[in-house]
Amino acid sequence: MARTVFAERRRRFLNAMDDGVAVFKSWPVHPRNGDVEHPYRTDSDLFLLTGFDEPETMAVLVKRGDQRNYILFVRPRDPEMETWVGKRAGIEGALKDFGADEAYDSAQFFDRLPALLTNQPRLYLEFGLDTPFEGRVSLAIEALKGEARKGLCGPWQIIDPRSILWDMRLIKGDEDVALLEDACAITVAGFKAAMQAVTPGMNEGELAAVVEFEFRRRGSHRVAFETICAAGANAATLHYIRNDATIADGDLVLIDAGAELGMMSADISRTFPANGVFSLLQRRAYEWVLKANDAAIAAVKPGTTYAKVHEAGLKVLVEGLVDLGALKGKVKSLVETGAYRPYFMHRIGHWLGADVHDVGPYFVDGASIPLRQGMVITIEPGLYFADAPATPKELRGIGIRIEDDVLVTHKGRRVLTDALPKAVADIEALMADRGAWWKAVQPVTVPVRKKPGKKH
Ligand SMILES: [Mn+2]
Repeated sequence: MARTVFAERRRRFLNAMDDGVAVFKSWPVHPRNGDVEHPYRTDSDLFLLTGFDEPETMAVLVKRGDQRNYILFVRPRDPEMETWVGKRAGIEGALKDFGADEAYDSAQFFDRLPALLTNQPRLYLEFGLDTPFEGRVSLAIEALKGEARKGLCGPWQIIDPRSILWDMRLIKGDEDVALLEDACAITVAGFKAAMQAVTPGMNEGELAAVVEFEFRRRGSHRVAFETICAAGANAATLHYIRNDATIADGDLVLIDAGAELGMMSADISRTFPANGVFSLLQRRAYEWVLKANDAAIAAVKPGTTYAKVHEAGLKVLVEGLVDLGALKGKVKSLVETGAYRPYFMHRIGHWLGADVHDVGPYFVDGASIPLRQGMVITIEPGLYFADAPATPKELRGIGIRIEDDVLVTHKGRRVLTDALPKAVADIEALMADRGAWWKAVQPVTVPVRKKPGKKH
């Protein structure tokens, strides 16, 4: 992504903050065992302001009147370490390629912090994330207050910068939307492959691997979250990630997966029959969920609220539960009493962006916030009939979720995932070619965008 995008975000953040110093920090590397680490992903807030994705990084933004300063603390170049684990930008790269006004070795951060904080009115620091780090920052502030007779003072106020940044992140810019479109296109390819690769007797894990195989070879280097591939009753576990059961003939298969691209996440769910054809009852249940998906998507537009979108989907789901015989009574009172909760226990969706469950408020002062152009929300109604005594017998083992990613536009909405079939006839048509994927698979290694582009 162009460097100017990150510079523009820093400019917007600096404009929104009051005079003071803002510090953003990368996540630590998480050891797995021995010399092995869990795959590293830096903090989304830090990345969105810097484009810098290495560990042991601190970004400092300083604002004093008209003066602005952008300082990066990074791991220095280290030929020996780089031989083992790969290239680093280093201090030179932080200045040259990432637009920092000043850059230092991250080991110097606490040596330089007192000077950065001296006589600054306030510090912006995300707290509650790395308490040892926050503790050291607090001690540096306290030490400065002890220098009052020399005319020195540290900031009196500490403000969480997420109060600014998360509002910014809620509204996606053109470059965010472009990345999301690509992440969705890659994810759609993964789902189509799964629908054309599945066959009864296969293991859920193998099918999940087909999805992720398509993600990888189409330029996504990691999943936005652990792939959920759940056959039959496993689909009633919302975040089922064991993916180790055999897919039986007659099962519905629920896949919920997303490719991450350039630190932006897609998130799609589809449910389809393992053998390519819905049974009559599966189809009936499925079409209620699809109707709820359509109703909630149709409700997405600027000015409406998250709560109204949820209600639009929920009402249809409850109608479905009555029709399917899972609930008895009037839809309105079933909604009010929450009687549907054994079968639909989550909200209609969530903000989507750099994080799959993206940041940003849903309610302000207790009121559901209105949707605005540039927000991206998932719409993911579901019905889950666990294999449990309380579930009507014939419905047991049916779990359905249909999830799309929806951009709020000037006048309405754009479904970023509409290239992926969800009508029964369209799914069955795609699956008529079942098994074709295995024969047709050829190397692609073609990124969605012609040029992968520099990531900063
Ligand atoms: Mn989701």
